[in-house]
Amino acid sequence: IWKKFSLGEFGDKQEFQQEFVRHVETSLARSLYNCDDLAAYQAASQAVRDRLVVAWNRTQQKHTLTDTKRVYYLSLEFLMGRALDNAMLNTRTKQYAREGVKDFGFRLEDLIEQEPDAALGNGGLGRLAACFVDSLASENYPGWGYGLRYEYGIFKQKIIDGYQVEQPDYWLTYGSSWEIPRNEISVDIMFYGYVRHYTDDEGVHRRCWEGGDVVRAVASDFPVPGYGTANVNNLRLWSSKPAQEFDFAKFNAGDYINSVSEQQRAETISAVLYPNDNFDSGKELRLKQQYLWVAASLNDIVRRFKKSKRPWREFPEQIAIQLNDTHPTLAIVELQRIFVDLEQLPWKEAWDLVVETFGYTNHTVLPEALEKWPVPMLENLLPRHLEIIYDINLYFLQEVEAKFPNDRELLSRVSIIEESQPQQARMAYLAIIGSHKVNGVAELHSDLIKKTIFKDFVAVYGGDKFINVTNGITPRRWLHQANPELSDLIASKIGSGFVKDLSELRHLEKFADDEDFQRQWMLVKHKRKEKLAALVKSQSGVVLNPDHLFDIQVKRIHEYKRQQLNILGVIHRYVELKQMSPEERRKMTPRVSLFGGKSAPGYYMAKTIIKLINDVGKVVNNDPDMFDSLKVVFVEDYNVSKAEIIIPASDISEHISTAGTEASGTSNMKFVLNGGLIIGTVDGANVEITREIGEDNIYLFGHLADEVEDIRHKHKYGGVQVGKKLQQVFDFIQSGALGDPEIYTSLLHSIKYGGDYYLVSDDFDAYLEAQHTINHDFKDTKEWARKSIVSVSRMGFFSSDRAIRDYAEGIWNVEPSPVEE
Ligand code: 26V
Repeated sequence: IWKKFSLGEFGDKQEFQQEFVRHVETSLARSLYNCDDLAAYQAASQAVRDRLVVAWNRTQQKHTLTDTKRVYYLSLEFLMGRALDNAMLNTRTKQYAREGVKDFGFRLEDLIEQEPDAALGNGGLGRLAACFVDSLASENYPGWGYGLRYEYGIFKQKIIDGYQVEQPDYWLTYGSSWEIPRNEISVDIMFYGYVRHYTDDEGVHRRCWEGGDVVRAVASDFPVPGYGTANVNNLRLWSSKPAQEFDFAKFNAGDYINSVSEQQRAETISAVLYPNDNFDSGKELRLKQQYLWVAASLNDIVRRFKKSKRPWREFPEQIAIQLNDTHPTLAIVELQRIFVDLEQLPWKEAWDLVVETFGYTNHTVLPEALEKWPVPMLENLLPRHLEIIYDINLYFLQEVEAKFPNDRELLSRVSIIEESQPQQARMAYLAIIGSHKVNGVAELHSDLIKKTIFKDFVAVYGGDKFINVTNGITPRRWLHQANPELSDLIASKIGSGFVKDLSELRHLEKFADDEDFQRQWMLVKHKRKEKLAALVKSQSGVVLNPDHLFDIQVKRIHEYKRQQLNILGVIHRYVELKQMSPEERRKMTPRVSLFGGKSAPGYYMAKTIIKLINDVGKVVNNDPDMFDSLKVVFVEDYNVSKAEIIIPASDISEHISTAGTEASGTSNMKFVLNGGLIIGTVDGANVEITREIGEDNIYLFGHLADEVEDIRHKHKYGGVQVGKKLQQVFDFIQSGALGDPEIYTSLLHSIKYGGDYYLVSDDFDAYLEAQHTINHDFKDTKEWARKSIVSVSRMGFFSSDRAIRDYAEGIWNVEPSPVEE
């Protein structure tokens, strides 16, 4: 079924084995008799990597020779996960590799498991960037990712006594097989210093940034193979290094120890990923990360452009830069600085080029996540950039004043500088002003930003600047790789084209009523539930029955995502089941509630929710009455590779954010693509998923986004009405049945007396109602299978290939540029 493509792939098993053995003996300096799974993983991945590097080179050469427009995706996070399986599938070498290592006594699956996740991201935003670079390569766009090479990715989560404990994630212990160090590509980045004023030869007054600390940014490249194409794109990640190994003055004075301290300080810049998701903490080190990465990337981009010897006015015809949220917004200022201060272009000419080059994607409306930098911090660290920001702001406010004369209120509302104590630079506003397109990530979200946080800018610019590009996911990793069983079953009916063109899934719909196919479909689901059960068993000892309904919520833990609603619902069910006779209980749909996700280390409420889930699990899983009815599990350290096991195993997954708070969500797409149904609110991409798969195939509940504001207002002035069922749950918790109720007081109070900002009380009964319907529907296996098949067949729209084509046409104006095979 799986047609062969050439990406310099191995001709046969023997060829793979030759390369494998060569790497064992030379790169690893070992022998086949002294080769464990880890060494075998390293040899296999280096064999595959060699092929990628050849294709990578050909791709880059081709793009340089043809001088085509390139796209640069600037993201502080790339949540790539493991690379080997993906690389083997994309290069069509997996079969040879499997047979090849088997002869030497290895199971390929065991080798794949040796690879640590490249976990350089928090959640949805970082994983989206990873899906996008996959699609850029697969769709043959000349597109690079630029990011930071953190030495420590997102922390590893341990659960100790029900609490989250963070441990460092040093993912480079054995190096990375996929990394191509580029020590020769380095850029010296300046911090602090002062602005020098001078008059040039033509008598023009000019300004220039001088002095200050210098830190070196050094490049590492990670090849990104496309699927079914010879295109291999590049992900370039920067590390910070000292510009000088030693402080020679100190060294000569005999102070050896202190001479090394500058080195250590420089290296801390790229050392660790900030573990906040949807929360801005305003730390100076984070600002340093942002500038080092942005300045190094722009230097690289401008250097490449200069090699083409084109005039500056062609810059935006050759280059598109996408800002993944506001984190790289300083790129706008840096490019203007390069044009005006270094290349001496007139301000207006430079600024038009800048705006034409950049696009900005907004990923959240949560006020606490919108980045602001204190003006004094900017002034100290990046004095010239602050001046340029002031000038950008001045020209912008003049434009606004011309359009809406005498509206002082409007001017202060849209000013980049917020008049607070201290003043703050609002990075989202700067990103809007410096980009030609601004997009949200799902229809509802894109509408919402126009009506709320960016309303004034719609008035200033008109609606055309603000567009929607609905998120997507790569079908390679999230179906073909994660769920080969389902991928093979689908391919047996409609061929394998859907991996590259997901819309081909529509041909599956005609088999939705085929009972034999339904049985095979549910068999795959069952197998995948067994696989998840094995993982849970090995990690926590809890035994799950794969015949039970698997209800899964895995994502970052956040009040707005409402894991508390889920677990309070579970407690309600437990109390209900406890009150029944064994006969009555047997008639109920048996369930497994599975949770996973990390909390930001300093997020007290999220940590309390984790503790509550674990405490419920302890009571329920040890209650013999519940043996055949209910299990509650928290999977430790949820990450990309665990997602690949968890997502294919769901019957139902939960996407239950307070309406209007989840910009898109992308795991909702992954779950449905793997044949799971959804319980969800009318929020983010759930809206479009419903439109595509049909209302009958999704369990929606809860208040709508446009009701939320009024309800919050009512809570504030009229108090919160906790209904009978929710009150029962509160009473149960407060009875001490789960342990010391003090632990949960703040959580329960935030609902009952704290204004219930996330509308848990308002949506609780509707949530239980939707779960009730699910319990009923799950009993009709054929109908359930039909819904599942129909849903999958209608998911073509949610491929990140489609999303990338939307960006290419609507924002970047770039064409595919395939490399001949
Ligand atoms: C903001 C900050 C502020 C500074 C500290 C670290 C940090 C990290 C992330 C963010 C922005 C978070 C925005 C975000 O992750 N949004 C998610 O984006 C997904 C992809 O578009 C989307 O599916 C999710 O709904 C949305 O929450």
